[in-house]
Amino acid sequence: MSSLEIHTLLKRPTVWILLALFLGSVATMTVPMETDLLGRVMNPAKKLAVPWRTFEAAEVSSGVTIPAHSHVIFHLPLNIKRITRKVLLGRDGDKIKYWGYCFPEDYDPKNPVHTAGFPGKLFLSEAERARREAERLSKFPKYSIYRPPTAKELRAIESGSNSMIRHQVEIFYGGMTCYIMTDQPLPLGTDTDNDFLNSYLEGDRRTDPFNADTDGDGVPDGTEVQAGFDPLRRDSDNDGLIDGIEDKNRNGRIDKGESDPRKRDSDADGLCDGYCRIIKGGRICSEFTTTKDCIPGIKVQWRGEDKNLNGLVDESETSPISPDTDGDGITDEQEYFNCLLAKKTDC
Ligand SMILES: [Ca+2]
Ligand SMILES: [Ca+2]
Ligand SMILES: [Ca+2]
Ligand SMILES: [Ca+2]
Repeated sequence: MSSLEIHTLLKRPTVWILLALFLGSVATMTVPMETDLLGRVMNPAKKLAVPWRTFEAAEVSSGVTIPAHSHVIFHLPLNIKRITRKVLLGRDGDKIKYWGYCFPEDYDPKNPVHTAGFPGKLFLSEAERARREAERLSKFPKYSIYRPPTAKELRAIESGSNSMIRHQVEIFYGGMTCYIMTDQPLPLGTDTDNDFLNSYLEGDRRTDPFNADTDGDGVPDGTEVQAGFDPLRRDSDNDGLIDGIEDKNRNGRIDKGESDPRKRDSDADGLCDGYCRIIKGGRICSEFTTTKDCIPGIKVQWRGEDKNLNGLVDESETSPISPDTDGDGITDEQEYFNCLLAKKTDC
């Protein structure tokens, strides 16, 4: 059929009616009246407004981003033994509001038990729990000695919830199928190497998904990311001490007796935590520094508190977490300069 013939054909009203009927039937076929996961009849227009997305087990293995404001179903790979909600969904639940539920293994949409309320166990991010809690509390006016809660209000308060929404799932297992809705994109992935960083985030941070400690400094990849250390550098802050020596118990927190892997000079006394090359102007010139005045052969001074980099305050060393190690009122840096002035050699 030539374009001229199509043109002539389209001038006939009957053709337009037939075309409209055909398109109408196609539209009805693609947008059938359906029930949602809770068994409610869905409004087709509403359904199209919020997109649906399914992630297969293989996609979850390599890591994916759950889009915001979408209905998302994901299947957990069978080889997962157990994974916490926090690791599976990227440990930002205190900032991101998300909620969802996992279907029971024997889920049957025709079974009335499964369509009453939610068809599975619920999980809510910390931020979502806080939001719902605030909402719940705001439903009741402030109580006082003059207006104690009614019996009904008291029951709702005591049950911890006046609805069926309650956090139930904290540990996920292989083979689970879950639904989730989030208000911000969420990294979803497995954690093969058990370093608390899921496969999506390992890709994002360029760490090795099959090595729990990519940079070999003793601190697991996920702990480093959570704490703001660099998971690809043994010595995140270039002070000579590797992260696992500074964070002695390797838990990502600066506990008593530990220097900070993110600060070159934890006690701010002018001397770096470990042992550093100092160039003109007192700047630290480390193996990672690439400024033009920090080149091999340039005159440097070596200075620092833990000169043998073993994490201990040995004889002739000062403490990286005390600005005045010996408590004589003279700061550690001034002691260093006094030592130089006295022409000693082990400063
Ligand atoms: Ca890893
Ligand atoms: Ca590490
Ligand atoms: Ca360091
Ligand atoms: Ca210091």
